Amino acid sequence: MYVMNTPTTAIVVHHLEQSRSQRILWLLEELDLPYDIVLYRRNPETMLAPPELKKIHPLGKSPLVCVDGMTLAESGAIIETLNERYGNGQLSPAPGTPEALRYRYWLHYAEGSAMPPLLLKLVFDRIAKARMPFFAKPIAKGIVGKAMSSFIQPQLTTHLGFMEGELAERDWFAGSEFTAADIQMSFPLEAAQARAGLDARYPRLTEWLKSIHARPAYQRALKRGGPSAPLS
Ligand SMILES: N[C@@H](CCC(=O)N[C@@H](CS)C(=O)NCC(=O)O)C(=O)O
Repeated sequence: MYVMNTPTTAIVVHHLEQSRSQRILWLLEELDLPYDIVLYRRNPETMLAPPELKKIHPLGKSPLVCVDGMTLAESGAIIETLNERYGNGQLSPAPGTPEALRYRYWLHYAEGSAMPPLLLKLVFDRIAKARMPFFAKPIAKGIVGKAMSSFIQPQLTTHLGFMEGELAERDWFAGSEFTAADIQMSFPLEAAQARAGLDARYPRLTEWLKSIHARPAYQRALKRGGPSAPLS
């Protein structure tokens, strides 16, 4: 764990390198709110978070945000809370509109539906590459191959096709305006681009990724949080 600066502001982000907490830095930059970062490095072998994070929250997962005496966990909930309480809801659509429904849907979909097959792909890819006795290799390869072809890959293809179709209807996930739902959706889509087949076959998703990466607040968050290539 590295304290990047002495906490001076009300909002402190417990930020694990190359993780979902990059989204929180990006949100805070979009809202132009002051914040401090406590940076945690991953274990280079397991890629897990260091045990210090468990002192902040029992699950020891990032992102975690401490503000006004509260500890906030779960990226979608953190994004909603920060946007509502400290950003006057400026990155969410007006309540009661179709955009607001879509906004809530994508905020939940990102972690609830898009991430599980991506996480499975990451885990099975790691199993395929893991060191093991030579006689176990073909068995492991068979299991990984079966899981990939019968479940994981078809799921990923279905989700990518679904998201591509949604962005064919509108510029941003909730509607014609950029919202915090786009921030929440960035992690699964960057993960899909890095390791799950999001490529030129999905032109709208590729264009959307280009647009978010060009946002000045996204760039500022990168500078403060470090490289963001998404890991689990
Ligand atoms: N659904 C949670 C997932 C949190 C999570 O799994 N975070 C990852 C970082 S991307 C983590 O802390 N991984 C390290 C570990 O599990 O030790 C959220 O969106 O906040």
